[in-house]
Amino acid sequence: MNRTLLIVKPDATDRNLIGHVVNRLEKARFKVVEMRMLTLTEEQARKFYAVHEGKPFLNDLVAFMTSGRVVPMVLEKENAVEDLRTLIGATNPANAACGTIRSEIALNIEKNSVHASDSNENAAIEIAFFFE
Ligand code: 3AN
Repeated sequence: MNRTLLIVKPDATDRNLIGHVVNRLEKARFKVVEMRMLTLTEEQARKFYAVHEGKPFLNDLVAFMTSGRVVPMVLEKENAVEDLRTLIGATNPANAACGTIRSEIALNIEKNSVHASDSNENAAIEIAFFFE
């Protein structure tokens, strides 16, 4: 078994889509093993997105991620990191494969409804960020 982190982002919590996302995850055989709800501070959001330091979209991304509630959760499954990236689809919903969570509910490349860790190494860092 392998673990990864998913965050339901403010655009999705605002549209009452938390349950919808959890349902998609559970139907795809992910087990939710930790979950919480919070509103990120600017400092927390900057720390979480430190890899994007210097990118032109960082300030807008931080403003968006602190604009409402987020729901981080730890998911367990075999091959969790890769399978979750497949299930959520491409960063830009316009490019997300049919049937993926982002193709279904994301609004645009910024308000893209969910975050998922992109490697086992980042999954461990991101899980520790919210749950340790
Ligand atoms: P992903 O969330 O698919 O791993 P990353 O890590 O490249 O994508 O980007 C993190 C977040 O930054 C994205 N979820 C999105 O909200 C935002 N983002 C990435 N690229 C852009 C961009 N070109 N314009 C605006 N926002 C972006």
